[in-house]
Amino acid sequence: MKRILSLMLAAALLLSLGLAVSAEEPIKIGVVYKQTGNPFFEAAVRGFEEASQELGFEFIHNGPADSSNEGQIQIIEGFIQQEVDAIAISANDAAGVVSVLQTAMDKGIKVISWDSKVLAEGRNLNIDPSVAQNIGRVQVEEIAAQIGGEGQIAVLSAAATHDNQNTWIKYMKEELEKPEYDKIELVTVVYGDDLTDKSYQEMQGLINSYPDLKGVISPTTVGVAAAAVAIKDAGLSGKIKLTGLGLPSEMADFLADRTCEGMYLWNPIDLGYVAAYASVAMVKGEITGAAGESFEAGHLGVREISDAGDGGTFTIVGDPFRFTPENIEEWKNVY
Ligand code: RAM
Repeated sequence: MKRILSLMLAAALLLSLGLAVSAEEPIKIGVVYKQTGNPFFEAAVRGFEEASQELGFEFIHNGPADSSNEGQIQIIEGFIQQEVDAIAISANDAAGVVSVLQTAMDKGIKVISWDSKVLAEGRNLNIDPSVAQNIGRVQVEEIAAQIGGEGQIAVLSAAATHDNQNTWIKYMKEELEKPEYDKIELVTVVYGDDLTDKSYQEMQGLINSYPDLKGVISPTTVGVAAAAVAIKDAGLSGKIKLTGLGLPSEMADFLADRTCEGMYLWNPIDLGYVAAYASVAMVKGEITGAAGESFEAGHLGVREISDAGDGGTFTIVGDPFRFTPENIEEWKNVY
């Protein structure tokens, strides 16, 4: 009996030690973004860093150099092997990563998409930067105002597989259906794949193919910066108007010289920060990602989770902010 008791005590001690060890092990998050070398994602990583200092989790981050789906799959496989507790991903292909992320979820890893979503069956929650419809609408309003409400416009997007780009373009097209835009013609949507050189060439192609082109919307930080250079190099600053979603740090000079008179973006640091808080809340079991739940996102306050209408759920970070030649100085060193 004595022996059995001491064995039980030893087992209880081991168990409590084990629990103590696992309770002290920090949460580990694997962050995946579309590509390396894109300052937008570097800023988002700063948001994860900020949150990790407040919450004490560990994170590793990576993206493929070539913005490929295959590259993201390999990174996710590596994160699964490293036994991360959550994967937070901006996807190059919403459908392309579903299978590998389902493998991750089967192993108990929580999956949060942010910036560019994963299909509902491959995620627990999506973090959108802002209400997608507004992101589409404000860019149409901006270009319409810049071109005086009439003429040909084009869209220079990132990749055709990027869910965020496609959603925003869908809402731009819906906005353009309104009678006040009757005199504006969207002539084409071209794709620069979020590669600077390709985006520059696509902008040159637009200039050559559409001599009457009045304006361009580029809803990608890589695309809008490359488009600004191409417009300026062609001596067309002010003649072809430009707007889109740009990083103040990359676009400040083009706002100052009025190649771009106004553009939008949200705070990418906040986007990473909210994604980090959501990931930790999910790993801790405070939320499951179901509609109706909410979580505390540090200094940004409470975020409500809603039905995304695609079979999954989402929450948003904030509103798109308008950058102009007048306010760009305040922002160019922030992100
Ligand atoms: C690029 C990427 C990213 C997008 C921003 C606005 O950096 O395409 O996904 O959200 O632009």
